[in-house]
This record gives sequence, structure tokens and C-alpha cells, in this order.
Amino acid sequence: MAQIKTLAEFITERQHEFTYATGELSQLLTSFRLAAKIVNREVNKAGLAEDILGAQGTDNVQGEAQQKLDVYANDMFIRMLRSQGEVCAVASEENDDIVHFDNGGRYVVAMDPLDGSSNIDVNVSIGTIFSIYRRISTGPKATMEDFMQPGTAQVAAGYIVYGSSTMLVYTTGHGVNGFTLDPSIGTFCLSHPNITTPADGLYYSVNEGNSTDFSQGVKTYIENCKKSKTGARYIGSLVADFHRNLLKGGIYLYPATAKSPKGKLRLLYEANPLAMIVEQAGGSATDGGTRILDLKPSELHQRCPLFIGSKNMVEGVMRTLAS
Ligand code: AFP
Repeated sequence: MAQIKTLAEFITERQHEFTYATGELSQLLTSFRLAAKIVNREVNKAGLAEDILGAQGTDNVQGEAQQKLDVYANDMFIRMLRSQGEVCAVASEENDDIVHFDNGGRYVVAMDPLDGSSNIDVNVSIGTIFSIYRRISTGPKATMEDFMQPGTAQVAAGYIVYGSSTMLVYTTGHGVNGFTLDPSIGTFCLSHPNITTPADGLYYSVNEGNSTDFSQGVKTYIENCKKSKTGARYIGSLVADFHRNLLKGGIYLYPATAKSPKGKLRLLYEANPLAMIVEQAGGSATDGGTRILDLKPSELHQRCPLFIGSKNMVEGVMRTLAS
């Protein structure tokens, strides 16, 4: 029988790669590991449980209707991060402002606790995205400065995809590894060691319903994809679209539109963590002009255009945009 390696074992085995105190990374990732299992349980029964399924009746800071599971997932991740003690503050898609823990923790986390939540009640994959930074401010509380660090300063990033199986994928800057939740034992097990993304992808993922708003460069790139018979895949959950392209090779595009002139996706907790992961897997991520990880944030919920995936495809879109 093949040897099983659990996520907890893997983290312990690889924690020497972490620049800071070795136990800290375990604690940080434990929060996500535990919360992910609990959120996974709720996501799996969403189709049955009427009290969980459906809109909460409030809007989040982005003006989007919050689904009940969004709120549940947000509370769960925050509770787990608070209890582990390494994180002193969180920026979440679901909270207008920074959530402080007042515990002296040395890290801050930016997260989208449940991405693609409009897909919950139609039984389509959704996800969680997270980004971890070392705190740089020195006062009693974390400040905006801690969250305004460029993506290059991330010490770890990851996502969880709740799909036909549930997977946790993360990087600390030493490659990307994926773990699948075995529901029979309730444990994440190493299933995708050392993920590398193909340099030439087979798919492009974009909401073409917005295409009349796209710049001529983006329109031309999409036309070129069609001419070369590149397959189209769009799920409408960033994590799921990204995960698919990471494994199979492809590009995800969310350009500026008339409705979202700065792009729709959020820099801190969508673009940056996925950009760190894709680069670690050999791919690229850009806003169309600048490498995502080099962007200097100025707002907690800042949006940016995103072109992310296989290296040669991202280079192709950059060339087309520049021509
Ligand atoms: P929700 O969490 O509100 O469903 O938003 C998800 C998201 O930000 C991202 O995950 C998707 O890729 C994107 O929106 C899909 O949006 P479009 O409907 O504009 O294509």
C-alpha cells in the first residue's frame, strides 16, 4: 500500500523552509486546515440544510448579497485564526475594516473566506483563498501598513477548493503542494506533490458575456485563442477556474469592464495569493502591465485586472496588449 502523508506531517517535515520560527507556520496553517474541514462539512450539506442555504439578507462591503455560508465561513476562519494566536489581524472580503485580535501575534492574514458563493445553491465548486504576511508595524495593534505590503512580501498563500473532492493547496515560497481531504478519515493527505503548471496551456477562462467592454487587445487575444482552437472553460468561481488551469495548463482573464473599470477581483485576497502560487508552480500573473506581486496596494478591498496562468499564455496576452 502506498504511504500516506497527512498535511500535518508534511507541514512539520517542511517547516525548516519557513524563514521565521518553525512552529509558527504549523500554527498558521493549522487554522486553515481545521476551519476548512468544518466549512467543507457545511458546504457539503448546503443542498439539504435550509437554514444554511440561501441569502443572509445583508450586503458585504462590496455591495454583493452575502450568502449564509459566506458568513459562516468568515466566522469559522476568523475564530480558528484567533484561537491559534499567531495572527493579530485579518482583512476579509466580508468585513469592511481590519478585524483585530489584540493578541500580539506576528502575522496578518488577508482572505476571501468563500469565493464564488453565488455557485453554492447550484452545487458548483467554490473556494477559500488566503494570504499570510509578517506584521511590519510596531504599535500595539496591526495597521493598514501591514496589509499594504506588495505580494512579494507574502510568507505563505493558499486556497481550498470545495469541489468533487476538497483540496487544500499552499506554498511558502518553496514550491506548491496539494492535499485532498479523505472524508473517510477526515484528513488532508498529500495528493499533488510539487505542482508545476504547463508552460503552454490548453484552455482560456473568461466571462465572455463582458466581452463588448474589453479593450481591443483583450478582444484580439480571445480571437487568437479561438483561431488556435484553444478550449474555453469558465466556472465562475475564481478558485475552481484557477485550480483547473493550474493543473491542466491555461489562462484565466478578468480584465477591466465598464461595470468594473479597475477589474472585479480583489488584489489582497484573490490576485496576490493566487499569483504567488502560480509563480511558484512556474506560471505568471499580471494586471496587463505590471506583475501582480509587484503592485503596491493602497486600499484593503482594492480591485485589479487579472491575467493569470501558464507562462507562455500570459506572455502572449501581454504581447497582444502591448501591440
Ligand atoms: P461571488 O463570491 O460573489 O460569487 O464572486 C466570485 C467572483 O469574485 C470570482 O470568484 C469569480 O471568478 C467571479 O466573481 C465571477 O464573476 P462574473 O460573474 O463577473 O464572471
